[in-house]
Amino acid sequence: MFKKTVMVVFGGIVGTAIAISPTFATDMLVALRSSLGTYLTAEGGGGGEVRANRPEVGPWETFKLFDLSTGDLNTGDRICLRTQNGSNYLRVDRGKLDAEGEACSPEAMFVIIKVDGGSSGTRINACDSIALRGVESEQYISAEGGGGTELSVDRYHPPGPWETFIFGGQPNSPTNATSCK
Ligand SMILES: [Ca+2]
Repeated sequence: MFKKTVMVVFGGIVGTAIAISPTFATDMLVALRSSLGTYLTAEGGGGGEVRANRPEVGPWETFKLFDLSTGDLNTGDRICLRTQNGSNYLRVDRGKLDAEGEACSPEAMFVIIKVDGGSSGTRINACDSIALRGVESEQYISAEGGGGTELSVDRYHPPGPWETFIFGGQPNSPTNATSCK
């Protein structure tokens, strides 16, 4: 019992130390940039199609990320992404990504993975390369052609360029994504 208590205290100290460096809070606004340099957009702010064809980040290209796993945002965590209208979520529907989800339900849950980013539990920071795998389908979001058009969720293979997105944004500063290399 004593040993367990010590571990908890140690964990708290580590958490405090990590919090000093720039990171995401629990509620974070994010943008996702495709390998072609275009951003994901939920047309109309949600409730319809999702495309990867915008050159800049505005409200429709901004998503509120819900970290369903405790603590920092780490590779392997489950997340949901809510659109600008506040009521729709990105979701998988018959192999496509749309913004018609009405809740953070299984078809709208994704596992966020840091590409080339180490083992489970590695923290994800702004400008990291990430991939998103559907919790239900176990397939990756893919920007067809690397960006510029629609998004599929029908690949099982490890993330390649089409499945890799630059993860940008900090609380209340989604346009931070544009400053990523
Ligand atoms: Ca987490």
